[in-house]
Amino acid sequence: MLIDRPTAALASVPRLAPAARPSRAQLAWQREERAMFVHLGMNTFTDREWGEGTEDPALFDPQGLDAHQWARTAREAGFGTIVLTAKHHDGFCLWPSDTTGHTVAASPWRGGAGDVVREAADACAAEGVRLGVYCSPWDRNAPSYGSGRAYDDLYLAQLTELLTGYGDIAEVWFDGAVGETARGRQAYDWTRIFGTVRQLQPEAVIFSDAGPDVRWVGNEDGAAGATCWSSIDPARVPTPGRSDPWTLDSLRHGDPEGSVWRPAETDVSIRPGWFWHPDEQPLDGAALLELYLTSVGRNSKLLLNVPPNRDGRLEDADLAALHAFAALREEVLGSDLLAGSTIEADGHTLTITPPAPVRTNLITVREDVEEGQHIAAFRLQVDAGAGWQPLASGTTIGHLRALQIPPTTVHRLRLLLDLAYGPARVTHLGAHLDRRGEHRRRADSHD
Ligand code: FUL
Repeated sequence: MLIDRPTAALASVPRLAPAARPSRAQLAWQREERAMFVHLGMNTFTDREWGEGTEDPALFDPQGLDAHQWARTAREAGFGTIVLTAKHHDGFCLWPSDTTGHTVAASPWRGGAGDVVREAADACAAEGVRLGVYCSPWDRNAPSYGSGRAYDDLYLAQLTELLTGYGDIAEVWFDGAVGETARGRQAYDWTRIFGTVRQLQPEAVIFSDAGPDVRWVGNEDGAAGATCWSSIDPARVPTPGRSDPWTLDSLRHGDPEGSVWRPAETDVSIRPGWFWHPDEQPLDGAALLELYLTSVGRNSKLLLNVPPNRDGRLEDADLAALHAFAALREEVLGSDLLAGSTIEADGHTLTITPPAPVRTNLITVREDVEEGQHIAAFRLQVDAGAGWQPLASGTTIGHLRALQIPPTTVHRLRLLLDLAYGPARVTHLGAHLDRRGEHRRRADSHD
């Protein structure tokens, strides 16, 4: 239920500096909750995950490519943005870039006159879905890769084409992978790269391990930390591409004292690979709801990859899984068993009494984060008919916290805020019944 009363915490911790706060674009990004990643490229045709950069453009021919199918599916399944791999590490450009011959223009697809980015942009616009682009800095085809400034110039020219030719871009996705070449290691000029995006698409959010707007969650398994702050200390992750455990830990959990607002994005694939492979199958709807609970339900955003096949279409099994996920999500989270309850706010405690006892195994809590994320420790207690008992406890809440609990009959429910870094404001407390059974695995583990 919606809660419009001020809530306080029992104890508060003073922050050493003012709390980091979200920008309008960051808030919109997070409230969208779900985006769809689309990995399509040369690897789709070679059955690989990372190409060499020497693939023949003649291999690229997704004859039935239907970007409207991608965008329509995204919209129907509740995904607000599609992030397309315009260029992966093999350097093959899905748009007819003037910077290289290694593009769709050299392929047989649409007689060499095609442009996947254009088709995706048009389809997204028609379906009311936003478009994001992934353009890999690591390029195994470009002869200048590894030479410094010459490659930076080429890469920025490619970005400029993508950011000026296709309308509004919602998100620009920077992969941290860096490859060695005979010429050495390319040290990406992130200052110039991020500056170019800001200049050309000021409303776009920039994703990388090091932000600046949204950060990687530190793994590709679909799970944010149970403790997940949207703020982080930028000095802990100064550049993309670091994979030491300390960096990954910072990405996963964030930092309540961190000076920048940089919420975590959880990128994970519906299939084992990022690209389509003939022998792989997608997760089902129940497993996708689990990914949602361990990402969005832990104050992160879900970026779910759904790869088109060699015909350029999402397969029926993926479509079925996405629609099942959307229906399940609606069934479990679309209504709130606590609707119509009475609510008492007393100091650091919110007590909710439903009109009649309700059976639940999933509790949702939301915190207003417009002025920063503050809540640092909370407990839930239940009166199941015989007085107050502990039910669950946790640290961060943020945009959404989903807590899977043993099936419980709630006569009254109590949320106690134990610790906060600033004024705490809980805006929602909900109870739900998740009937999936065996998929209830991970969202309540505390790591
Ligand atoms: C990684 C890449 O190396 C993978 O191929 C994939 O694109 C994934 C989303 O990011 O770093």
